[in-house]
Amino acid sequence: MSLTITPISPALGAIIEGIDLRQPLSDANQQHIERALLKHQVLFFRNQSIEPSQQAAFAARFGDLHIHPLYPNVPEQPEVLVLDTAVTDVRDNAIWHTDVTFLETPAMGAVLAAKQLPTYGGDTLWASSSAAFDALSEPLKRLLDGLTATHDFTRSFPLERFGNTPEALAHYHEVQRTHPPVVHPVIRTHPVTGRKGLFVNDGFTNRINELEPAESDALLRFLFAHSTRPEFSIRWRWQENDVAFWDNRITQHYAVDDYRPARRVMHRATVLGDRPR
Ligand SMILES: O=C(O)CCC(=O)C(=O)O
Ligand SMILES: [Fe+2]
Repeated sequence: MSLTITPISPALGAIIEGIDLRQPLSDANQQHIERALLKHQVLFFRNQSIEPSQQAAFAARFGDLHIHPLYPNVPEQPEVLVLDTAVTDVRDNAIWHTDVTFLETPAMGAVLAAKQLPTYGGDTLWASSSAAFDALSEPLKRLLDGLTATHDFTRSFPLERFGNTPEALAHYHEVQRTHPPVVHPVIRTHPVTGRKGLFVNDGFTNRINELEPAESDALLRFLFAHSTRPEFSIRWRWQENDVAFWDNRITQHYAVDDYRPARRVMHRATVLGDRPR
C-alpha cells in the first residue's frame, strides 16, 4: 500500500492516507513519514483507533519517549500522557507553545490521538517556525541569530495550579529542583533539514538573555505575535481517532479552550530530541 500525502496549506500541514498505525511500521513507511514530517512539519492521519501501546510503538520508531513530570499518563503505558478535561486542567495548552522547551533536549516531535471530542470546538492550531523566520527582515534575522533565551516550565505550569495538596506541592518542588531554567538559541537550525526557525514560545520563554529586560519583553511580544500569524499557521478540526504527528523542532501549537464543560480526551506520546543549536 502506498502513502498519499495531501498538503493542507503552503506553510505547513499534510494529511497522510494509506497507512494503518495499529500495525508495526515498515522501514519504508517509517522513512516516508519521516520525510513527509520534515517537509510538512505536521502530519494528520484519520480513522486510526490506536491503543496506547500501538501509539507508543509508533512514536518510539522516531526516538526515545519522554515521560512527562506533571501530566497524568496511561498507567500501563506511562509514555502516553492523558489530556482529559475530566481529570486535568488542560488550560496550559491554550497558549502558543513548543512542547517541553524547558528541557535541555526538548521533544523532536509528538504523536497526539483524539479519543473523545466535544461536538464542536476544541480545535488545535499549529504554526511553522521556519515560515515565521523566513518572513523576518534581514536586519532582524541578523540581530536574533546568536542571541539566547531562557525557558522555564513554571511559566506555563504555575504553582497555583499544580501545588494544591501537600503531596502535589512537594512533587512540584521536586520537579522544580530537577528542571531548572534552560538556555536555548533564539534561532534554531533544524538538525536534519538545516532550515532556520524562530525558537521562542509564549508557553516557556521568559527572556532574551543578552538584552535589557524591557528590550527583551518588547521583542518577545513581537516575536510571539509574529510567529503565530495566520499566514504561518493552520487550524485542525478534529474527528475522533485522528492522529497528529508534529515536528516539535520547527513548530508551535495552541489547543483552543472553547468547549467546556464538554469533555475532551487526548493521548500524547512525546519523542525526545537533541539539544537545540
Ligand atoms: O490538546 C491538544 O489539542 C494539544 C495539547 C498540547 O499542547 C499537546 O498535546 O502538546
Ligand atoms: Fe503542547
